[in-house]
Amino acid sequence: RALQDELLRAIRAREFVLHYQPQVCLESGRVMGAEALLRWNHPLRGLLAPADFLAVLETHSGALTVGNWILDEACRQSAAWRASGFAPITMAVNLFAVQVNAGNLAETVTSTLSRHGLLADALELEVTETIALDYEERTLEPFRKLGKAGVGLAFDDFGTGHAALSTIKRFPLTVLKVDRSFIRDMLRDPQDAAIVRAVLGMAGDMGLSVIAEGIETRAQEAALYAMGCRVGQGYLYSKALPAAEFEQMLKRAE
Ligand code: G
Ligand code: G
Ligand code: MN
Ligand code: NA
Repeated sequence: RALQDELLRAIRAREFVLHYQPQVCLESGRVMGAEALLRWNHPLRGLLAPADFLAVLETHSGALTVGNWILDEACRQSAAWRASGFAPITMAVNLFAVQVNAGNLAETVTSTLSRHGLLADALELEVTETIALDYEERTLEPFRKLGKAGVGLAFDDFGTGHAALSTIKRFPLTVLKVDRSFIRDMLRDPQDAAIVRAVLGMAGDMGLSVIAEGIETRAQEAALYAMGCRVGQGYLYSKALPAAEFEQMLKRAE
């Protein structure tokens, strides 16, 4: 109850902010994309990461409001960077289950893109296996529409949930994001390395791209590159940054 009231207040007081983690080309080091990650700028408790509030937020009726705000803010920022002349990068936005179940996801996404003058391929939506598990045919419809329009769809934390491999077939996916738990140990655990290799092989055969999450060392980067992985995310490149710092990073890379 207390946290619920706090959330409503925070939404009204606009205390949520987005940080952006770069998605990097393993070959050139160029920034190809940014994943928008939610932070709560709490007046008393300071900057909170999702671990501190996401579980409650997700079950809260305000999650739809926050989710739609995240989508809007990430698109606004993406358009602003494009308008400043930076090379276009993909904006990746995580979805809450309520946004998927709301019934008007395709319309919400389409109108958000056009409000900010963005083409569909500027955006990549991320869904978790847990969200995907609950999907019925009815809820696949918005993703089919958005996929046809050219919006990217990434399977987040891939390999850690309970989704059957057949789920991959049912979704109009464009990207598999290999969960960071596999990357963390892939250099010392042959089973993790085998899983990463298998995901890359399957993705390649299915025409999907792969983003490796949680890359922390050059050795991991080199091993992933040797296996055919081309895009990665992780502390080796950068943690999620406030927009102004992300922009500085883009400037330095020019
Ligand atoms: O930023 P951090 O790595 O702490 O995020 C932890 C998890 O919280 C992410 O893996 C992601 O699943 C979730 N998360 C972070 N930001 C958002 C967001 O904007 N929307 C949704 N739906 N989930 C988010
Ligand atoms: O969407 P997702 O839940 O995967 O969000 C990414 C999360 O992973 C964020 O909470 C971020 O803080 C975390 N993260 C990003 N890069 C790294 C990394 O290189 N190492 C570790 N341990 N965590 C990371
Ligand atoms: Mn994600
Ligand atoms: Na993830």
